Amino acid sequence: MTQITNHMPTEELQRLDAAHHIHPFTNGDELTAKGARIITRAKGVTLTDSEGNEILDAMAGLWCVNLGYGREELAEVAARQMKELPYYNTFFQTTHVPVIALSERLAQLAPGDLNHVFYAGSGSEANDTNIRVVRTYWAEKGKPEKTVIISRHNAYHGSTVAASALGGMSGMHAQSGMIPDIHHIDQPNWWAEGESASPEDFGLERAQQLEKAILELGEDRVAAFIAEPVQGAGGVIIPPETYWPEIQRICDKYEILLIADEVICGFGRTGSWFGCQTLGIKPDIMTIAKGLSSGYAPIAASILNDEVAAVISGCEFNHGYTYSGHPVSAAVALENLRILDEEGIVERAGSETAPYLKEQFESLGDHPMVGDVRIVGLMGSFALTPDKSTRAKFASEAGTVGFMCRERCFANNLIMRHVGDRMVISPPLIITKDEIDTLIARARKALDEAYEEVKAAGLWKAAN
Ligand code: PXG
Repeated sequence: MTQITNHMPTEELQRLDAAHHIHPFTNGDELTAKGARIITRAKGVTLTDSEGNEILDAMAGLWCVNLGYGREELAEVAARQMKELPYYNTFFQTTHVPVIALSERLAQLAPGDLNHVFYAGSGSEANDTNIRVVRTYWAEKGKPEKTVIISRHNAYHGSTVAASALGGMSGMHAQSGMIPDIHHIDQPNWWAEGESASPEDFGLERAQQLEKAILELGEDRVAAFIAEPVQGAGGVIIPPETYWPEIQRICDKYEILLIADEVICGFGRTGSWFGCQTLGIKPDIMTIAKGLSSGYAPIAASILNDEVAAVISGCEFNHGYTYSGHPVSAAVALENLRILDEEGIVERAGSETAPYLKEQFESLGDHPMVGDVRIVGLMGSFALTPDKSTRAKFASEAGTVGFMCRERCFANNLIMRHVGDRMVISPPLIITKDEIDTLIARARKALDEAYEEVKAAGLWKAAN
């Protein structure tokens, strides 16, 4: 058997990858024709690929490497934990020190009385957990008919069949179908859907769709509402300021559980520890993952408030994963939280880095192709548009121009993603001002190149 290493030629690694590895959210044939990019190492905010390119990762991996790459302390903690107790489960009335310590720390960090942690291996699993939690909660309270969970179109809550049904990505629904009793309302995306309404009125209208849905479905049927404080995978959609207070009012009025999916927003991304603090939301349940371990080990959780946990504790909760509370992941997460806190990384991200990034990122708004530059903390996005004065969409299929722009970013050693024709960033929280300057300079160059390409391809046309 040949040993496969970083030292093999790129084409050979690409050939082997194409032969045996199926990539997520990827057209396999297209990738085989092109060859996957191979990342070999990373440090801080910089990735190195197999061709020796140094790439600024303005996406923190998949919105998760909040601490930046290459922190040895996390590797050391993982090695120590693997030697001492590499695995034991938390079923059968058993526990271990890493999971005890992490749970206590999360209860301190999470706002209000969110004090009780159920672990999973991924955000998708944690949202599956939430479905069972809220339905069990209402059944235990003598209201088993309260099973409907309301979510939003263009929400992302994960990729398992249940989590993707909960989410609002139609492409995912088309490939695996839905599960019962999930209902979707519209998203608060003013730029794309607000038409002539003011952002404030539009925010209220979209929030009030929740009330309408509760009344139509029947108050006695609705169990919970789930939402990301700021939609991430949907394109970093920051809702109008009127949106969340109205959602909170409606959840309180009808006593439905509010689940904040903090998988992206958590752990400093929006400038506070949790997105619900930045946006002024009081959830009953919070989903966390990604930044919990800065992606160094897979771990996620649902954090329940005192009341929900007390009700669930009254029955045998028939739920759990082999890796619920995995000791190595828990130890790594705890060390990640220690560093984020003790080095003041979350605090600095909010008070220093975010204002500088905002100023620089917003400066891209003078580019002819850029409209609606929006940023909160260290997650931001802008629309690509052929006419910003009318918020026009391109005549080409959504994502055509976005893809061209992303490719120009990659060619300029910048990882910036596109979601349709929106470009998004979510850099590691440790990004410095100099690195922000590099990010913006590369983005501007990529935009200039994409603009020329779009015009040359005859795509500089607004949809009717
Ligand atoms: N909730 C939210 C809000 C997420 O962003 C999940 C749940 C699911 O987490 P797991 O760990 O099961 O992936 C996510 C994940 C993208 C992209 O392309 C976004 C995510 C995952 C993969 C790709 O933006 N978010």
